[in-house]
Formats: sequence, C-alpha cells, structure tokens
Amino acid sequence: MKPIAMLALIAAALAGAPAAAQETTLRVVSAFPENSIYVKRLETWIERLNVEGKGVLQLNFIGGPKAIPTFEVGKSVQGGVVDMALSTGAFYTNVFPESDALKLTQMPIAEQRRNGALALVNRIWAEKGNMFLLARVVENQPFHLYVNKPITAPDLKGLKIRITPVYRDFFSSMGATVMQTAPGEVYTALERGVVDGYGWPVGGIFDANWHEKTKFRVDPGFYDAEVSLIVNLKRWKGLTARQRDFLQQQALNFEGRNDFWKAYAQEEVKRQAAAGIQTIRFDEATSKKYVQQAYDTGWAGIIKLSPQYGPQMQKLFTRK
Ligand code: 173
Repeated sequence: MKPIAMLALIAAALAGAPAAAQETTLRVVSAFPENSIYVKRLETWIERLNVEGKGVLQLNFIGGPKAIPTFEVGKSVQGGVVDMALSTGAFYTNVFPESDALKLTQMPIAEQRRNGALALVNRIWAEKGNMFLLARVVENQPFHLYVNKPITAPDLKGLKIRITPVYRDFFSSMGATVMQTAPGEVYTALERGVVDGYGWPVGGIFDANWHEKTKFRVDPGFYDAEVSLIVNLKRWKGLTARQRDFLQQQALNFEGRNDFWKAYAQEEVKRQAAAGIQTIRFDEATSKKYVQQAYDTGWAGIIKLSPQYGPQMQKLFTRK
C-alpha cells in the first residue's frame, strides 16, 4: 500500500473511533409486568428510539418483575444495578417516602414542568434517591376501588383489600384490612379469595385477566395514576450532552402522547361494563366527601413521613 493510502486508512479509523465510542446503551427494567399496557407502550417507544438513536444512545429492555421484583426496582436504579426503570413512586417508598406523593398531583405533567412542581420533585429525587425523573408517561388515569362484595357506603369494615402505598391511608381510613402485593400477585389473591377487592387505575384490569375475578368498580375515582421513567442520576449526568438531549427529547415525545390515556379510560369503562362488572355509585355529596377524604388522608400520610418536603409538594401539586 502506498504511504498516502495508508495514512488515509489510519485517518478514517481515527475519525470513526470516537463516533463509535459515543454510542452508549442503558439497561432498562419495568416494575410492572410485561403483559401490562404500560410495558407495551414502553417497548414500542424503545423500538423507535433505538432506530433513531443509532450511534448516540440505545436502550436495552431487560424485562419486568421476573428480572427485578417490583418493590426492588427503585433500589436497583438508586444503586446503579440498572440505569433506567419504568415504575410508579409507590413501588419505591423503600428508597424515600416522598416517591408516593406523585399520585396526588392535580395538574398535567406539562404544567408541573412550568410551575416548579417537577423541579421540586427532581431536587428530592436527586437528593434522596440518586435519581432523575425523566418523564411521566401515565396520567389521566384515576384510581378506583374494585370489590367483590357490594357496598352501599364508603365503609370497608370487614373487607380485606389488596393495596400498595398508593391506597393504604385512604382505604384504612374507611376501615379496610389491607394487604400489600405487587401487581403480579393480584390475580392469585382474588382467585383464592385472599382479598375481597383491590385498588387499581381505571384502565388495565384486563391485562392479566383480573376482570374474570372482579364484580364491582366503585365510582368515583380518586388521585391520578403516575408511571414514570426514572434514571440513575450518576448515569444521567455521565451521558454526553448529545446523548442527554436525545434521551430527554425522546422521553418528552413519549410524555407528549399522554392524551392517549383520556380515551383509554373511557374505553376501559365500557369494556368493564361489557364484561359484566357493575358500577357502585355514591350520591353526589358522598362522592365529594369520598374524594376529599382520599386527598386529606393521602397528604396526611405523606406529610407525616416527610415533614420536610410534604408541605412544599402539597402546595405545588394542588390545583388552586
Ligand atoms: O399497584 C398498584 O396498584 C399501584 O400502585 C399502581 C400505581 C400506578 C399505576 C398502576 C398501579
């Protein structure tokens, strides 16, 4: 080979090398089971991102709770065992208790980005969890109480209800006996009659066939289900500016499609009725009190666990 050709080859190799080194792969897990609507949307998002992110950033979806159990996911992100997760705050209160407060936000995530709510969240998530909350990808999904014994008032005495931290204070305040399980254990608990009901958002009860074991949905709903992408803070900060910008933009696009959940809520209500699930409705005054009690007990619980940040969160999360 002529020396000039040799030089050209070396130059090309050198030019190529840094570009290749600029691609990084983040390991992603989900705290929700793989058959859930949340994970289906996550996988669709990742597929597209990996096409557009060639040479910059790739996401490697490891799996759901079989890879890392639901209530261990937060710890895994905090410690860097995985780089990113799809989770709800209720699943990682064992990292810091403020995580469960995201269910109490009363304005869209887009507005939380403007009014300082998300800035406060990310201050707390960084300080207490070594995490960055990249995007909220579920909203417009109120929670409901589902029961298999008819009730005529917000009185759950004598009923055993499956919970996560989301529902603990509210359902306990109505006299329920509560039992915490991951989503993956709800079907079996219902099938065996270990519980008389459960808390879950308006959508998703068909994903693991819970509708087969569900008689009633109690209206109205309360709070707003939160599911977000969280990233190990050190890993996030260690990305190049280009990788960070790419990931943030992709995540914002994902978040920008949250209107999906409004239509999905309506579809799921119809689908439940078609499946024979009856609706229990309280009168208007009782409904209003029920929702108020949900927020009052929810905030009391958060503020008790975090006198430091609870009141600040309440101020920024509550619609005036
Ligand atoms: O498992 C749950 O009931 C729960 O806490 C939750 C939170 C957000 C979305 C779906 C479920």
